[in-house]
Amino acid sequence: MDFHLTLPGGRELALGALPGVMAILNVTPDSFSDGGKFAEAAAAIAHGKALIAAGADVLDVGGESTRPGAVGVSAEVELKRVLPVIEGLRGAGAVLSIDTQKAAVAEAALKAGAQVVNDVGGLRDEAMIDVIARTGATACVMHMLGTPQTMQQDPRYGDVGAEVLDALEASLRRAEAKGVPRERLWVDPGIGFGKTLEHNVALLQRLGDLRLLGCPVVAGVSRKTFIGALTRREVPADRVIGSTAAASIIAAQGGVDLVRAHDVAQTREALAVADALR
Ligand code: HH2
Repeated sequence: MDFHLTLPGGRELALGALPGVMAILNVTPDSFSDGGKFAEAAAAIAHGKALIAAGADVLDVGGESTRPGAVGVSAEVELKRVLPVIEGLRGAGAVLSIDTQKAAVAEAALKAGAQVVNDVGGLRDEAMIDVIARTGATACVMHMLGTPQTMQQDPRYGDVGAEVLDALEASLRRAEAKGVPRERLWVDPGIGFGKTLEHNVALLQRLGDLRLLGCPVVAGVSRKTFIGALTRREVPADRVIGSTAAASIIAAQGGVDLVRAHDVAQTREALAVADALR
C-alpha cells in the first residue's frame, strides 16, 4: 500500500510499498550508540549529508540523549547543539525532524527549517501541543512510560499492546482537542522506553494494531538494548545486523511506515531484499 505522510505546507512524503527511513542524527556527547561522534556542528552536518546520500527520507536531529538514566539538558544547551545543524541541512534533500520533548526547542527548530517534531514524551506537555497547533507542524507521538531517568526501573503492564495503544489514542485526542488534525500525527510504540525485553518483543509482534489509530506508524529498533540482549552484543555498534536485517524487516512486514535507524544504507538494502522476496 502506498502511504503519504502529510507535512506542513501541503507537502507529502510519498512512500511506496517499502517503509521510509528516518535517519538518526544525534548532536550529543552522550547518546547510547553514537554519542560524541557528531557533537560538533560540522561533523553532524557532514554525517547528515551522508545519511541523505544513503537514502534517508527524514533526518531526526536530536540534542538531548533519552537513553535510560540520561541526565536532561537545558533548552539553551539543546538549541545550541541542534540549530546550526538544522540550518546547515535545510534544503539538503530530506525532511528534517527535531527530536525533543521541549516546546521551546521544537518551536525554534521549526523556525530554522524542521518540519516534524519527534516528541518521545508523547505530547504530555500541553505547551508542546500548542506549538504543533500554532505552527502547523507534523508530530511523531511516541509512547514512554515515565521519564528516561525512571523508565527502566521495573516497568509493568497488564497487556502492553493494549495499554500502549490506549495511551497513544489519548495523546492523539488531546492534540485533536487543541485543533491538531490526526493527519498531521504519526505514532510510535517507543521500543525500549519503559519496556522489558518481553514488552518490546510483544509490541513488535503486534505493530499492525497501531494502524487502528489511523496514523502513519514509526518504529525505532536501531542498536537498542533488546537487540543486544537477543544477540549477546554489549557494544551498540555491534548490533547492526540484528537491527537492520531482522528487527527492521519484521517491523516493516508488521506494517510500519517509517523505520528509525542509525545504519541507513544497510536498512535500505535489507528492506529492498525483503520486499522482493515477500
Ligand atoms: N528512540 C530514541 C530516541 N528518539 N524517537 C522515536 N520516535 N522512536 C524511538 O524509538 C526513539 C526516538 C533513542 O535512540 P537514540 O536517539 O539513538 O539514542 P539517545 O536517546 O541516547 O540519543
